[in-house]
Amino acid sequence: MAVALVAAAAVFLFVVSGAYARFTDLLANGSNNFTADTLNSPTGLTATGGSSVSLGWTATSDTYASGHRVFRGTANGGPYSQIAQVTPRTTTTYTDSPGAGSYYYVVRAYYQNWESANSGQASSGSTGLLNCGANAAVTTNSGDNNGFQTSPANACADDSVYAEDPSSGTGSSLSCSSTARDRHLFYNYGMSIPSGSAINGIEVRLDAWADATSGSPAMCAELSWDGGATWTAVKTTATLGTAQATFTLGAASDSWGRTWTAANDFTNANFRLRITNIASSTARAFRLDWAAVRVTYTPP
Ligand SMILES: [Ca+2]
Ligand SMILES: [Ca+2]
Repeated sequence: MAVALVAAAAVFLFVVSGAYARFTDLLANGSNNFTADTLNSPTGLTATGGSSVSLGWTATSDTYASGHRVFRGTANGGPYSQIAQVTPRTTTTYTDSPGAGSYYYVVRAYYQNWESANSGQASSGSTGLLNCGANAAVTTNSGDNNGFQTSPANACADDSVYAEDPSSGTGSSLSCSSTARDRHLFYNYGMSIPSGSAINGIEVRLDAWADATSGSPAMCAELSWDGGATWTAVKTTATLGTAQATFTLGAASDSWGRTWTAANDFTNANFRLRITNIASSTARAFRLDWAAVRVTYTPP
């Protein structure tokens, strides 16, 4: 009897509120007493980044909530500005594409003109795709020992001019560690990553091609955090085509097999990208329009 009465009253309240857009003090609707309830915050906010930031959270426990609002700031602890309103309440994801920089997020539940307190904060950062500022051929144990000898600095911008390594290598090899193949360093990426950030992933973007596909030409990439003394494991492009194409090695969540230190490993003095041009031929010309690097991190 009591249960039926409450259910009937709840329906009545809904109708009245819909018709008059207001609530009365007369009814406690279970745990959601509209005049006294605190709209609970969403919880468990996470942000995973890269060129876009994927946000996820646990919905407010107040089932009458209409949805959630997403806020973003550029400083730890805010202030934040609203960037999205997500409905219904059970939708608990949002994808943001804020560009390069460090970003701090919170979400709030809302119902009509009520809004909850902030959820816990989550953060995400990306350097964006960066140009190199310097380059140098590797001049020992590296094929012709002259790397991309034709206009190598052209690989430091995404434009219409490119670096070239013609007739590359002193021997045929598809091994990235071969001493018969030409190598080149790219560096001075001018990275700005807040000290104390957790490094989540590194992407190397190579806009590259070759004069022919005979000999299966490809490019190998390795990274150094100590000025070229030590290198990560190697990653290799697919076979290059004869038209420029973009090859992305690594990912926003791929740290190349090591734990990086934000404060030291990405300085111009320390960070290096090394490209090795491989083919089962010494006749291939390797062309590289852009050797860009992007680091994805979680700022402190
Ligand atoms: Ca060369
Ligand atoms: Ca270029």
